[in-house]
Amino acid sequence: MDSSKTQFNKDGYLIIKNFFNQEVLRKIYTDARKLFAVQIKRILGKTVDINNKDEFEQAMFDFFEADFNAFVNTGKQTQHLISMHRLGTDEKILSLLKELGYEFPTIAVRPAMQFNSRYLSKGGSHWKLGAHQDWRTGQGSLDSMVLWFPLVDCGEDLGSLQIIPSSHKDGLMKADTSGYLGSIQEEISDEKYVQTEFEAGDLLIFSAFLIHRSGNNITQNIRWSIQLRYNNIGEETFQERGFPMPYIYKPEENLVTPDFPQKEQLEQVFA
Ligand SMILES: O=C(O)CCC(=O)C(=O)O
Repeated sequence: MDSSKTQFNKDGYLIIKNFFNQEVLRKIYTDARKLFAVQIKRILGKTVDINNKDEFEQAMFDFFEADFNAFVNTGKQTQHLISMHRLGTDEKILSLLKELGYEFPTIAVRPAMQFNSRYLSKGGSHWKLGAHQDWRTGQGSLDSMVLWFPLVDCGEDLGSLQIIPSSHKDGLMKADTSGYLGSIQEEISDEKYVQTEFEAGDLLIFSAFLIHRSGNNITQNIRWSIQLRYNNIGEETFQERGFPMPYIYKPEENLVTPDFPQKEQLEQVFA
């Protein structure tokens, strides 16, 4: 067996240094900040320099406090960035999946971007996830995989991911279904976790059964990261289970902006 596959099967993860093209990651990071800058201008009335990290991130926190709803929706827009979706179909990723045993990869769920900071949380679990296995939410192929990577250099202080090597073979743990991804109920001792560290461009790829949790971001900065998830159509039980798709994606029943648009606005758009 190929050595990276042997290693992956044994540990349940690989960290690959310098996997991504820096330019490509920079473009995604820039697009995400530009999206927020548009709404920061509208809500806070100021133009922020997205390259001035502290100033920009303080404006993110102010925006979060000033209009939570618009902030959440802007966060949702980041999940739809074309630059990020394009990366999700990159040949380099597909080759890696093939090397790790995929015959026929599919995208398990939309790519996700996270911006973790205690100052972007209303006490919920989003900014800091407890121990979990992604398989519980995805329920895809048994060899379902997650690609996790930061858009910025990221170590312990920024709350980089903590993983338990080889835990992917422990089976599906009991978990509550509350919160974003559900937390494992069983007490797990802190010593079992390995703290990951990255430079922007590095990749962590792990089995959807690997137990992991967020680290503690003790800084004043935001931890920007992306998660891409894949299933293997060639995996037998996935076929036998009829390709479960537990993610629910549906439109709002009512107009989000009441009484919008007016006929005149459309006439103006199409003039
Ligand atoms: O980035 C994080 O803090 C947690 C992400 C995570 O655990 C996941 O997406 O499964």
